[in-house]
Amino acid sequence: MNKRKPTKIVPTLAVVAMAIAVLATASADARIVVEEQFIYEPVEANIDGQNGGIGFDGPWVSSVSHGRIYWIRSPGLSFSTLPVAGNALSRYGSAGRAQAHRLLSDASRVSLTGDNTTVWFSVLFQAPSAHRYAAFLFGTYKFSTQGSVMLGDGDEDRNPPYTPVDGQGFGFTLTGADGTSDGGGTINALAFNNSSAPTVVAGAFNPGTETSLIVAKINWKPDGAPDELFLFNITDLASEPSEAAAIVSITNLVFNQSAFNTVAMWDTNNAIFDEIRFGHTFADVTGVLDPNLPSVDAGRDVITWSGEPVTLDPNVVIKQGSGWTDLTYAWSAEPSDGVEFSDPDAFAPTVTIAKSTDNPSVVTLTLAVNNEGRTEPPVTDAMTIELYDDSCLAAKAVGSLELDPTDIDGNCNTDFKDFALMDVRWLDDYVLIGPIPE
Ligand SMILES: [Ca+2]
Ligand SMILES: [Ca+2]
Ligand SMILES: [Ca+2]
Repeated sequence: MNKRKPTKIVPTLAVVAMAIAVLATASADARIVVEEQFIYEPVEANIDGQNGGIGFDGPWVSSVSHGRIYWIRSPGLSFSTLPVAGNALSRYGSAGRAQAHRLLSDASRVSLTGDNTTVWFSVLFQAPSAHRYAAFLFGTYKFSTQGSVMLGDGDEDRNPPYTPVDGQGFGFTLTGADGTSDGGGTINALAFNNSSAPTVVAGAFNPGTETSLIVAKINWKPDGAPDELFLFNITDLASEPSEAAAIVSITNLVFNQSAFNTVAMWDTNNAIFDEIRFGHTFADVTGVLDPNLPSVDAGRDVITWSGEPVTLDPNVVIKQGSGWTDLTYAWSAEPSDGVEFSDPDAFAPTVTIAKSTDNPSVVTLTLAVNNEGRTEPPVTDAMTIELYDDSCLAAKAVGSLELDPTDIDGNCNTDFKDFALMDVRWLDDYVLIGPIPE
């Protein structure tokens, strides 16, 4: 049998196994439950169908009035050292009334609505026009397109006063307390309390046409006790505001917040919304790192093939003095069909994945790290496994391997089958034997 030249790299199974790791991609901040930075293009296109961000279930859906769409606005808003990216959401022109909304994932809804928990959201906001009405809501339903009340599908052409469809929600608006007046420009607290008519409480802060970081703190009280909404105009990212520093609050309404699954906006004009974040602490929604959190790296992305076990290789570093002593681990997969962990609660389990029909199929594995008994969301990081049908296809996908020209049938091995193929053509002569007209 012929000897191979030593410089050639033959893609045997062992070599493929050694070549499977590629650089891991950066993952989003794990402590944020919901994040929308509007990393969308093209600029000035309708927002409908855009489906990025974290913690949502489904894309943006908006309405059009007098040809005025909710669109992708560039540049995005920025404020101090708040992490920003991409563009923003606004509306072309000022005619009519329109709404935009997006549904939260069920996991986000559950994470953000527990009794006896505190949740926060933050929004970069700017109302560049003289007439300012816009509204932002975390609740059970989108806005009507005719006013800052929640109406069911098919009710969008009604004028005030509105026929109610029961809804609940907390948020803010520049609309006046009667729900229809030209807003005075202050950031007002907004609530829907099983009624169509909004509860609007006038606030003390008028942002004018400047960009503001509006932050809300919501205390979900035990069932039957009034829940609490506090709104803040944040000027210092480094210090969590006290409830007494709120620009406006609503603390006398009882909600069943468990159905809050919608982030909704409404406008007659062209206010700008950007960098929407929901989380469990002020630091989470303002991008200020909690120095106590461990660093979590799920490991490098991997290329492999169907059914081949992969031993995961995460890295978790505890900060000294942080009080994190009894770590818990939880691995999850998306999609999860065909994924088998040796132990999903182990630090570094082995995972075996039966590939789907996608080519390649990519499975995202997320490692969630928490401390025993800690109630805040875990610190998470994700890595991906890219799967091919077999080790040969995986070897070709790695791309760094020089495929051997003697592997005539391209199955990643040179053997007698290749020799047989060559033998069929042995001493064949392909030279021209005379001129050929073109
Ligand atoms: Ca942005
Ligand atoms: Ca409640
Ligand atoms: Ca071969």
